[in-house]
Amino acid sequence: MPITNQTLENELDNVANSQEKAHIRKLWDNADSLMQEISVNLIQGNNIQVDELTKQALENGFDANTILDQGLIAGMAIVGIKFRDNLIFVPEVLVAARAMKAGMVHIEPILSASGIEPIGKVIMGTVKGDLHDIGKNLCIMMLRGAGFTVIDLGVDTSSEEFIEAVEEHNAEILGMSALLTTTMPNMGKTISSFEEVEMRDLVKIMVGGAPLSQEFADEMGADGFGKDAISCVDLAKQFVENEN
Ligand code: B12
Repeated sequence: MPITNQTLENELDNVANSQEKAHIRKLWDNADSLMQEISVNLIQGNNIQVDELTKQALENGFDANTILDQGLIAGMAIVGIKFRDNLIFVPEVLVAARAMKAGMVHIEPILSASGIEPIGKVIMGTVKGDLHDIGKNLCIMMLRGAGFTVIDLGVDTSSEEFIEAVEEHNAEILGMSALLTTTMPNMGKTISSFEEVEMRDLVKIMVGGAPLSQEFADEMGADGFGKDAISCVDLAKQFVENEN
């Protein structure tokens, strides 16, 4: 099914990179018009509409993951590209992020409600100096949905806070998120801090965030890198399976 929403076609016209354009087009090509409408409203920062449309989509029987991928994340991808290309600025991104959160309020309980015995404990946080939390929160939702207990340290988290939380909760996994090239090195610093207090062997460390790569994760000595929330869950599962 082609994209039926003209506003989205216009948004795609603004995407200069042909690979990015093809990727997002593919998400919307297969999407119901309601998912497309969620994306449009997210891009425009209409939090009340995103709230209502997400609720409506769930009532209409759409799967929470479909709404997340084809509605909310696809819309956020356009916001990210426009921000990078200086077509919009921080205030617009904040308004779009608020709209994303308005939709996520309805998705989160569904993704988190697995009702199964906890399979492991994960500490998650965005590193020192970094305030981006949308991706981290998505990972947390998916981890909880997969049966993990997650302790969320929020944003701007210091090495000391990560260490204290692992110790206090006796967690076997630590996940760190960074979205800025300037804050990425704080992941490596945290790993070194774990070594300094002789706790590195007690915890598996996974890292993620848009600017990261497997190579960077290997260099800093992380146990795993996840490119999205699904690989975050896969990594966490691998860690607990290898432990048992
Ligand atoms: C939203 C946003 C903001 C919002 C954040 C709101 C919030 N509550 O998070 C606001 C407006 C506050 C903001 C501020 C800034 N931002 Co900003 N922001 C973005 C934007 C548009 C989207 C990020 C996002 O939410 N993506 C959607 C989520 C779903 O994706 P994600 O975060 O990558 O997460 C996924 C994966 O990476 C992975 N993952 C994430 N964490 C983890 C952790 C683990 C353990 C694992 C396994 C996986 C994993 O799974 C997630 C789900 O699939 C990006 C552009 C982009 N496309 O990335 C810029 C971007 C990250 N920001 C950028 C910049 C420069 C800034 C500012 C410095 C701007 C300024 N001049 O003030 C400030 C910095 C503030 C600070 N100290 O942190 C740059 C960074 C450039 C760079 N190379 O470092 C980017 C790339 C934009 C750009 N192209 O220029 N930003």
